[in-house]
Amino acid sequence: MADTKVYRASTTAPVNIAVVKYWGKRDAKLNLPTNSSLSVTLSQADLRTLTTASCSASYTEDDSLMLNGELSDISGARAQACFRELRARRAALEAADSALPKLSAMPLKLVSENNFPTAAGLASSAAGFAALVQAIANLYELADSPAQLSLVARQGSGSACRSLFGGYVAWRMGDKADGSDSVADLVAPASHWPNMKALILVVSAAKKGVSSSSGMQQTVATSGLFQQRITQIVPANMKTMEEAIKAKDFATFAEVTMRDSNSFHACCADTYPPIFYMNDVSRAAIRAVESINAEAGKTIAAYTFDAGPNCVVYYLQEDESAILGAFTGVLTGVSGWKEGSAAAKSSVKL
Ligand code: 2P0
Repeated sequence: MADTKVYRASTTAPVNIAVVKYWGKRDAKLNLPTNSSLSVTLSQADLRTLTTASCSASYTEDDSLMLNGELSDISGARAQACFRELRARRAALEAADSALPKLSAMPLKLVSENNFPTAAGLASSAAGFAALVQAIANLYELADSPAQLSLVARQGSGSACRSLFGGYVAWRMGDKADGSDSVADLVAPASHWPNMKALILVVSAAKKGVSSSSGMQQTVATSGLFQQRITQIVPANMKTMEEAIKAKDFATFAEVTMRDSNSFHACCADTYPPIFYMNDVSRAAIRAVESINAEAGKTIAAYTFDAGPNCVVYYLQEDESAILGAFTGVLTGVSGWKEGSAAAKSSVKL
């Protein structure tokens, strides 16, 4: 009798926010970066993607993805590369054991939901591709480690390779042409530094003007500063950041985080024509962090900005009241800051 069973597996994946930023590809097809990067994983209680993958010989349509209730286009080369890689790994298992059901030949149905507004401009592609890859890997009962799956997720979206772990995660750029050494690894689990927290200041929920993929390639092609960033600044920041995380040295962690964000946005401004992701409210948030640190007489807060105006502030639990109080005081009255709105301010436990 034909196998009409529906096979199903679910998983969640977290959002990560880089403290040493990925910006630039040396191979756009394989999503190979021009530099290593390092991120902090946010708590799944606050921000995560939940994905269910199923497959069945009874499914009559092609592979499909429902994202937050809407059919999503998965015909692009990046999603297709993930499906192809995962199917090949499943097919290898099936070839070795003829008793296994032939899942690799069945259409896939993916249903994915974020527990945060996708429109909030937060990094959703990282959690999205990580959850997609992990859910299919679970469905196919692959024995691959998170590092091995990071090779697949990377091809969906570069930053996604850092969302297959919790805690502090490095993406090693590698130097092989086939990308087999461009892989993520765990620098430290979240439990290593449990009092680390993040505050997300949603400055704008609007979709960004220049996508990361095209923005970074414009930077690679036109920015002189960028050459210094990838050859000197990032290698030094990676080293110092890893040491700071291992030593739980917040002041150094914070300084490298802020300097690396500044360096990334300076390269964006040095792109021709220039790319501006931060706005006046973003800059007000930087000034607020500076005054918090000046008032404290030491560095207790670190800002960082991705390819958009929203600010993420890292701080330690013991400094929470100083941080939250100061932000309320400084940002009230700044045009664009939506005090009291749930989406505008959320404190995230890591
Ligand atoms: C990062 N960003 O390290 C940096 C900081 C944005 C600024 O990773 O083209 O969406 O899918 O590989 O991963 C955004 O880039 O780009 C990003 P693709 P991705 O988090």
